[in-house]
Amino acid sequence: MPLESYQIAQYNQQHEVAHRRKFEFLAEELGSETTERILGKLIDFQIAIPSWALGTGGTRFGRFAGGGEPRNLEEKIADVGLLHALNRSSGAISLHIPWDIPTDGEAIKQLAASYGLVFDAMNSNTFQDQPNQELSYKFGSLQHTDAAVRKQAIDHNIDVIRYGEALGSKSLTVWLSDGSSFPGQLNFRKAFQRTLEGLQEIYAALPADWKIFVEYKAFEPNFYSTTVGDWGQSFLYASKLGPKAYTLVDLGHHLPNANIEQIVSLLLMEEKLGGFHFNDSKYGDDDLTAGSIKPYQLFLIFNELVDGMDARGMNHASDLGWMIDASHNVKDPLEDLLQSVEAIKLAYAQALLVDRVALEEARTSNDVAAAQELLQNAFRTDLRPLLAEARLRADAALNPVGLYRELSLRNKLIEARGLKAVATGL
Ligand code: RM4
Ligand code: MN
Ligand code: MN
Repeated sequence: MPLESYQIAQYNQQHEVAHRRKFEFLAEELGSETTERILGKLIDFQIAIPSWALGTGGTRFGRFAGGGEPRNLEEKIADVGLLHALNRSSGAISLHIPWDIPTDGEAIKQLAASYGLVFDAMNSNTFQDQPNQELSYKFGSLQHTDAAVRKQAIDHNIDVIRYGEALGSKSLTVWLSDGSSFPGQLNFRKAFQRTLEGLQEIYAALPADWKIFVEYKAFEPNFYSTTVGDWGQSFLYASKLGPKAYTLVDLGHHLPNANIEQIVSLLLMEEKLGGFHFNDSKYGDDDLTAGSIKPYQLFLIFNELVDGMDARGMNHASDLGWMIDASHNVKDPLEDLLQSVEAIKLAYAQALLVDRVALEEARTSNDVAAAQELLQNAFRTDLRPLLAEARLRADAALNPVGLYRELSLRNKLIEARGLKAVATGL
């Protein structure tokens, strides 16, 4: 690990006086009960890092690598370990198979544990053909007209579950690129039925304490129809599959201007929200840093999450799967991920600040202006000193990106791995 705990302590000491000033001012404003309540929740809240987003991402036009990328799963785990040491909020990693096959599950699990990491949802991949693969997914996987292709895709998902079991993971995320690119290409009902049957076989292979997340996406790589295209379709599959099946919401997978907070609210009401892929976008599946384009939307989503989870007495930290799904074309992937985690936790903290009793009163009396004030007051309160205080108490860095830069950690990674090291993934 290119970062030692004494370096974090030293850095925090240098910045503590400035931090205290800001934190104490805020704590006085909020009152000690609210301050401590939010701090406790922030310390517990962990967001899983995707193993496929530790290297530089690309578009179909090109890829501009930054150097020092993790060359194998062990190095990816080391990178997530580094993030977690810096912020104590990234204590889990989510693996994509076959990009990251854990050949020795026990050893990989132990390595992760040495960094304080656990394994979040496992991700299958039937959207690409692999070099040694017998049949092609060009025309879909679980929806395919050929039963042999469907079986190959089902078997792959079951393999992914087995890898996950060895690592202590408890969930499988299935994202299918299945769909069609031209009108007339696909029989929608038959494609749905075949996909459902495939998912049912995968569901039957789930261990008793596992969940399956059905992730939807409006378009791309198919551009006319998608077989799990929106939350309604995902909800339909999840409902037909049974109690271990849930919908997964990836923020970039909607048509423009979709009201994601309303989707989240209703899925929670129906006990069918399973997890999240955080990112931000201006157009489609842009996979940009969480909170970088629409921070108010992120806050409104968390506002519904907190409200809906509390209505069901759920544990914020453990009852849903919290993951980032992003791609970094122009930024250092590790800095980008630190920024995403910060933005997610900030939105969460702001949602925890909303006065829910007053909000319900405003709604009941149709006081629209008051309802807006309540939400925007929370959103416009600068809670960053609270996040910093949570990190300080958890032995993380007061400013993770600041320390990462001060210690030139990217250069250390380049020295160790080389400038041309390339990670598997997006
Ligand atoms: C998809 C989707 C999946 C992710 C792949 C790499 O667009 O978001 O969750 O695993 O990309
Ligand atoms: Mn996703
Ligand atoms: Mn995506």
